[in-house]
Amino acid sequence: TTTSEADLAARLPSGFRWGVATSAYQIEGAVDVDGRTPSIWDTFCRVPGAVHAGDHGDVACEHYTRMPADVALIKDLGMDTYRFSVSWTRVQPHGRGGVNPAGIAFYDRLVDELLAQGIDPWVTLYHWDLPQELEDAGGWPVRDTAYRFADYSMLVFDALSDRVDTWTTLNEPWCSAMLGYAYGAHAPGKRDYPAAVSAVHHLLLGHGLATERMREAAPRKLDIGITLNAATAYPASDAAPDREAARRADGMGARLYLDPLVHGRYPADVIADLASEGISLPVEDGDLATISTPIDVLGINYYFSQKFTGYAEDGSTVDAAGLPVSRTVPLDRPRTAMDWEIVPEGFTDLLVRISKDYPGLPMVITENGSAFDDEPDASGFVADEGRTAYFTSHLSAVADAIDQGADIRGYLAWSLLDNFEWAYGYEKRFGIVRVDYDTQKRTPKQSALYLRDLAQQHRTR
Ligand code: GBH
Repeated sequence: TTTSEADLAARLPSGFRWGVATSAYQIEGAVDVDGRTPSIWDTFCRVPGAVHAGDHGDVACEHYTRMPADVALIKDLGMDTYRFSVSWTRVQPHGRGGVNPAGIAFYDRLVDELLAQGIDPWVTLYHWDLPQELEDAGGWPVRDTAYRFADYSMLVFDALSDRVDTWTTLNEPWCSAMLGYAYGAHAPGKRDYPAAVSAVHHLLLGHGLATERMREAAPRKLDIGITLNAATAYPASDAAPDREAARRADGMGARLYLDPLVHGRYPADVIADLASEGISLPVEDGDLATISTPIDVLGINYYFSQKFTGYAEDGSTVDAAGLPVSRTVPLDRPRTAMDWEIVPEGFTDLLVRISKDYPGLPMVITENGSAFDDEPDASGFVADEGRTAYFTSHLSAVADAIDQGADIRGYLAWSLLDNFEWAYGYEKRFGIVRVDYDTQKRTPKQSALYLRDLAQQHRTR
């Protein structure tokens, strides 16, 4: 792997996009202005013990009022793309009905500001903030939510598609379904595995319905897609139980989404695993054709990979409930502040594997980044060596994947700003720009200057 900036820049193809990503609830604040109503995250943050230190997004980075300066910052960092998400309850406060003019106006201004600065806007329609009123009506486990999502998507699309070329329906449906409805770690905090599996199908259906309708209404050629979180699931050994554990992890984490999206069918092995637990996906006629409506770009969010074993500590291969054991074991790598191991080759392996199993689908890295707890100096500057090294090793991993035939069109760093890191609150900092939450002062970190230089080297190579 190469590490010098010039070498790395030279390995990435021409036209490669450079950018940064954020999401609405993590940065905007201003949760009760201009007609916005609560999303499931506003509610979840009030559940005692749900979020670190009782943190919430009421203020966050005050991006709602500081937006023009934040766009200027993106420009200063030499980024050509900004991926942001739209808050559903700003645009459609009750999760149904017509558009809220005061709510959509913010995104209208944001898009204009980006275009004025020569930055390409990339809209994510859903980054986890379901209207609370729709959760009260059953949330993603019920089919109607898919139709509500498609209707909401068209409100945003009708307002912005004259100026926005690139669209992502959902950010990481695995997180919405599993962290939200099975593991209780994210809003709405449910622990109901069958309901979570229903949520998977309805999220994918919502993606498909929205994609069909946006495609139909598109005023010109647009890039429409979805963003998945994925990783490489390595077996701890060649032993059958370890390989089986890795297969199951990959099935639930990646193929359950990629197969219906690209091939129009759910993976038979995953269906069988679920059936053995008495769980099924609520598929109706025509759903898979809708879900597999062609997309133009697949967004990949990568953070780390894991190794899986099918053996419990005592050596048994089934748990108390009679289900096969599947647990992670350390790869013995350095870790970030999230306690996530740093595994860049898992990124290469993932991208090469997707390009082989799902050919013909251009990919963009829609998120990649890391949290470290470096302290700022007196001026607010953070010399974030760990994050900078993470970017280098992971961009090298992307270049390795491209060398091996993967079609990767760009790289968006997570995240522009330190922000509300979901259940971890403000404690974990993923920003390439430091945010002082007392003063809201933004200070680019060393990693931001590194990415700026790298993008510049790449443009002029
Ligand atoms: C992204 O999610 C989000 O899109 C973004 O909003 C967030 O701020 C960013 O990451 C940083 O967290 O240990 O069982 O959860 C990434 C979520 C975390 C999902 C790692 C997969 C591994 C399996 N990913 N997780 S588990």
